[in-house]
Amino acid sequence: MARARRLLRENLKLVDVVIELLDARIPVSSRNPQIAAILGHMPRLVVLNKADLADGAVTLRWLEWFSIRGTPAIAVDSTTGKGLGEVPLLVEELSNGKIQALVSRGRRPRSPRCMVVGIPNVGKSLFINALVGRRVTRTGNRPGVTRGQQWIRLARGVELLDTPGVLWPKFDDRQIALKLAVTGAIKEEVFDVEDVAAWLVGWLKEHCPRPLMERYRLEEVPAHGRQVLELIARRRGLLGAGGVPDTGRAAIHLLKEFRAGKLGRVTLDEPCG
Ligand SMILES: Nc1nc2c(ncn2[C@@H]2O[C@H](COP(=O)(O)OP(=O)(O)OP(=O)(O)O)[C@@H](O)[C@H]2O)c(=O)[nH]1
Ligand SMILES: [Mg+2]
Repeated sequence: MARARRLLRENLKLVDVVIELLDARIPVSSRNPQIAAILGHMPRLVVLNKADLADGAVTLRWLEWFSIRGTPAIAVDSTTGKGLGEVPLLVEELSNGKIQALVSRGRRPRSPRCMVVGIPNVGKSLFINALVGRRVTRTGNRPGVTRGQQWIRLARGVELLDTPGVLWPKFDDRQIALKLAVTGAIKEEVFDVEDVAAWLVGWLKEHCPRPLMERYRLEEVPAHGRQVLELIARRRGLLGAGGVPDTGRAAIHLLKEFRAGKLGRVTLDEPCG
């Protein structure tokens, strides 16, 4: 991790704008808590990725939340490329100040440069691939810091470093850790998988029980998450010796279905304040 941080610091010196990738389902929990200190005054574009899995109405509220705080933000789906078209123009606009300052000091104008940062599994690689699409032209003569790193030219002459910066999520708050586990940002083995699934069941029961009830044909959602896992195990035929419901396998099954959007479009972090 120390090496990754050092590399990130080196790469940040090469760019004008940072694209901060967040998970649209957990815009707070997927944020690196030290991001402001890491980036300093560097212009930043917030991208709420996986917007296809998040509640669209809540995503709009999140975009407004960032906008009020003076941070440009967009929502995208990197699996289809939806929303990505705006990125080069926004990077160009956000780079303008720095490039103009260089020009006013007698330097030649140059292409705006950006890089992507985000926590593990937030979709950095897919986002870069979707952004680059088939228009990839590598500007080979000016490599990044690491061997093998390249700049990729996007629309409007914007250059993107092909290697994203990996940030670390915050684990010490249990709620945040559970949200990271539910969405797949941290390995569920860090936790007891049944605890994670039971927490998700509790959250869904409170906020949007319908898809859960319909998908697993539940007449009601029992009070305890583990009872729900037992019912899911029965519905899906996940039984152990003697026909005992296998709640461990039910937990894994539920998390997989949730992550694939089978339980509806759900946002676990609400904007407030
Ligand atoms: N539904 C959906 N899935 C996405 C989206 N973006 C990424 N994914 C999925 O999320 C998972 C992680 O994507 P990656 O691009 O590998 O994430 P990453 O940030 O590069 O992950 P690391 O390299 O491990 O840090 C993959 O299964 C992707 O298919 C999105 O916008 N929508
Ligand atoms: Mg990756």
